[in-house]
Amino acid sequence: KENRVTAEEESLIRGANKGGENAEAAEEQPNVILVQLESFQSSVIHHEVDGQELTPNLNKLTEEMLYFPSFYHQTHEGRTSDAEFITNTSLQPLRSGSVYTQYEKNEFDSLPAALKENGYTTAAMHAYEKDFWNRDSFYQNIGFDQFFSKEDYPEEKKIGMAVNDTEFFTTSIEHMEELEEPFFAFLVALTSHIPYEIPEEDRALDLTGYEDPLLKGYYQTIHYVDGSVGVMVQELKDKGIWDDALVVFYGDHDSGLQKDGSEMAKELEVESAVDQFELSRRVPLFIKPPNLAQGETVDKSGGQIDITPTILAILGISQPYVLGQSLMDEEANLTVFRDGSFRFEDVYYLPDLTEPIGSGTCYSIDTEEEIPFDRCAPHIGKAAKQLQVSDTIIQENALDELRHSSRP
Ligand code: GP9
Repeated sequence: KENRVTAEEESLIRGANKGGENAEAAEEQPNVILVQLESFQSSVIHHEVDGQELTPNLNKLTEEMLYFPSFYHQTHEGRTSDAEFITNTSLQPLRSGSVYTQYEKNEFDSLPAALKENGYTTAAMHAYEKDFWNRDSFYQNIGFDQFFSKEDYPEEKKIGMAVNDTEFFTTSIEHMEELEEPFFAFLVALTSHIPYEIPEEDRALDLTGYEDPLLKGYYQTIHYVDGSVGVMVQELKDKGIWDDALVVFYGDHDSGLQKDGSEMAKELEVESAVDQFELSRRVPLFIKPPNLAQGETVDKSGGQIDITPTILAILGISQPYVLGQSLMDEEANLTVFRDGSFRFEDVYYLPDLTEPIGSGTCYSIDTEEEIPFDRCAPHIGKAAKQLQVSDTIIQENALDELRHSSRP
């Protein structure tokens, strides 16, 4: 059969060996709790409105976990489903639509599958309709043993699309307690979903002076979800689950409210292309490796594509096929976005999509100024290649070919 994956493409795939060797050590492995927060931008972290912290609990967690302020979402048209997909498979989203709905039966290497091969029980948790975004089928395909959906959560006190995140998290902890250890629990929260509607009694912030009702709703729901995270962390601590576990919180994508000229962009003084990139792409990432003594802010930049390799690196489990790179190593990560833009170290590249590939502007993140093109040039081809390899794996179902390739 004709090889659709070139040697060059194959060399882009890091750590191309399967897990499994560590199965006998599974009982010593920590539980893994990975929590995706809806529409959660980094701009809300440490942000205050008239002396009121939007996210007091997450702000406190910057002292108890590793906090990555230069972490980016790489989602595209598939929004929440893209975030889940990128995070769990370390591949890029599609140029158009969602992998979940278009290629849900194709073969992917994944975080749940790698953990399962190493003795973990795997469960996805999301308190909405189980077939939304084809999750039931997709989760099963990528190695989740169980999927706790709407029917596994209390009915009362819905906020927005589903049960409120506080009930979602506390009920999810009950589900975790039923799982055989070590477990991998992947939680997808939903309260802070657009249009950010929240009952009067749960609006704890005084947002006098703000005009856009969506922005006010956004800040109120984010503040509520931050409280839910606080409840969850306390409960994990009270139940003796927190210390030994590997816990990760991250945002799935932007709020949709950050466009140039919006009230949010004005409030946050967005003035340059770099400001707009940072506002629309940065989402928080918090990681607590097992028994972390003290939190720390980590300068290294990265994206959702790096979450699977980071978790597996912390656990000492060999990597499946991944396009991302662990955030725990020294080497800088190339964070590629679907339109060919990227961040690498201090540079941000913004392609001109009306021109052939390789035309665009190179910026310094630090100064926000345009810098010589040759600072970006070495990474442009690599970024394009990453997107192409990802497309080949997804659309041609080519992972099997990579695995059975006879090339060294
Ligand atoms: C619902 C959730 C919706 O299950 O995925 O979020 P969206 O994809 O619209 O961002």
